[in-house]
Amino acid sequence: QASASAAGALQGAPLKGTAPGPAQVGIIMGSQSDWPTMRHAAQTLDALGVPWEARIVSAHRTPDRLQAYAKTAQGRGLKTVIAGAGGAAHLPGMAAAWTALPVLGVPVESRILKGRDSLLSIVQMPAGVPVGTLAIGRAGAVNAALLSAAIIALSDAALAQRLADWRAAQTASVAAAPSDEP
Ligand code: RP5
Repeated sequence: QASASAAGALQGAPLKGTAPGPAQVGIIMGSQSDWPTMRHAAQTLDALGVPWEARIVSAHRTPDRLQAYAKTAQGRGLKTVIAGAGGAAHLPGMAAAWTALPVLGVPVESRILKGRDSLLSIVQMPAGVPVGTLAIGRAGAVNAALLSAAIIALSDAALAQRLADWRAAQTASVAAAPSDEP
């Protein structure tokens, strides 16, 4: 259990998606500046009808909030945590240290090093504390949402069907040939 002081650090209402019911995916990010990337995960979960919550949780600026969030995540009904951060991106790894839930890390593109720093900060976890690391930026955020849906769909047949439909629609949307139209 989180200590009383740590639990108290988890204040304020999270942002929520359009799907009804308690959040199944927790989307956390180190800064407001990560939201333009992480909102792609949220939008993908909305498209699949997966309820999510989003909070700003920084490993460096709000460490007590991180501890409280990760320690209470499973008990609050979350099934996965998507953690996005840029630069010295310790958020996914520290979240994984505090929860047994699957943690999916999204390296956010940083201004100076273009996200290579974020990627290397997230991907090289020591054996024993896994973080599923995705691609830098939007692709990583979308795929973290799809992986979360796939994990939850293992015990949710209706979601499995929605995920299959989503993939079929994606396949159908790919043109047979390139076009000169802009
Ligand atoms: C990280 O530092 C955040 O995840 C963000 O990607 C980066 C920069 O944060 P800001 O200075 O824009 O708040 O903690």
